Amino acid sequence: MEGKTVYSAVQPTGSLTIGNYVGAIRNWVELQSGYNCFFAIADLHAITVRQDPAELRRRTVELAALYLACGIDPAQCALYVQSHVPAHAELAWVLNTVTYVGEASRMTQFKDKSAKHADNINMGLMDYPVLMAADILLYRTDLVPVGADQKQHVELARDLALRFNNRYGETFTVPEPLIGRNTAKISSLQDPSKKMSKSDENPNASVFLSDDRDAILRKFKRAVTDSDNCVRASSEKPGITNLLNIYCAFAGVTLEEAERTFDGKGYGEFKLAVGETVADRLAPVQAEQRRILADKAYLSETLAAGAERASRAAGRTLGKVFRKVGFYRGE
Ligand code: ATP
Ligand code: LTN
Repeated sequence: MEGKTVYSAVQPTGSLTIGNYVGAIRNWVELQSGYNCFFAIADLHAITVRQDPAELRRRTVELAALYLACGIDPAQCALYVQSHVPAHAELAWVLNTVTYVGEASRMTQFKDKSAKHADNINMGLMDYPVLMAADILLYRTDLVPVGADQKQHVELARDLALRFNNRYGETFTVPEPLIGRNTAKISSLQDPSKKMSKSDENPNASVFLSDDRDAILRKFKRAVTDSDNCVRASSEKPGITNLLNIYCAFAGVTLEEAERTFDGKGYGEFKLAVGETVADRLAPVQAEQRRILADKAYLSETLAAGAERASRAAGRTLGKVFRKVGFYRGE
């Protein structure tokens, strides 16, 4: 096989935040020319928490348009909707039989989401990381670019690959997570000890890719910081450190450069500069997303072509798995 394979996905479960953007999607754009890339919209994962069906459908299309607006090029990679490729669910079933209930129930995200959705602790929620392992292993993925919160799931995918290979013979590539240094965890603007999340109840905690300029400026202005008014990163100043990380990611400068730029300047001026930088970078992405969303025929053709490309690759691995586990395939 030529070159290394990269796989990643995002769930169509809400408006994406700048955390999703710099922690995940933006890195994908850089990888697509050097690797064999598969980027999915994880709708099978999304229904592990309750979703409104019409809204899920709308968000799926919006996320596809956003991937394209961010610079994902469907000529270079397979861009598709997870449920369009049945092999994901089929491989997840097989992997379930090499996953221990104990290890699945120890996953941090399962515990967090069980606490948050106590009235709906369904089997799918516990099975979430097994389906994610199926996503990754189907394409013999080498690298999985994600934010730090997904590292434990990629490690489970590695464990399942090794376990399956030991039991049935060499089948899967053992994947590695690819996690950015300063963008792995963008924090909430209201509580820098928490990650910025799509589903935070406080609308001021997250900056959404769909926010307009006024909302972006207002959220950064209200961001929680300390009171010493000196723009420097340090572990005692998580709020300012987070804003500096965001500034660097959007302005394309290093931490030292940013600290020099804001040397002797106060927090008010700094927060305004962060807001303006983020708003300036998002405006063209938002305009492009609107343009693409207006062309529904292009979107559905692109996703159909992506699903076909993914199905071909996935079918090869699934066929091998079915043979290895002993499913009768005819003579
Ligand atoms: P939810 O809040 O609904 O759990 P989420 O914001 O965590 O959603 P996901 O769909 O779970 O979003 O994640 C999509 C991708 O974005 C993953 O690769 C994840 O690691 C990354 N990511 C999510 N939040 C952040 C963040 N605050 N900083 C950096 N990367 C992030
Ligand atoms: N669980 C991931 C989304 C996801 C994913 C994947 C990421 C589903 N399948 C495979 C990487 C590889 C999340 O970001 N919450």
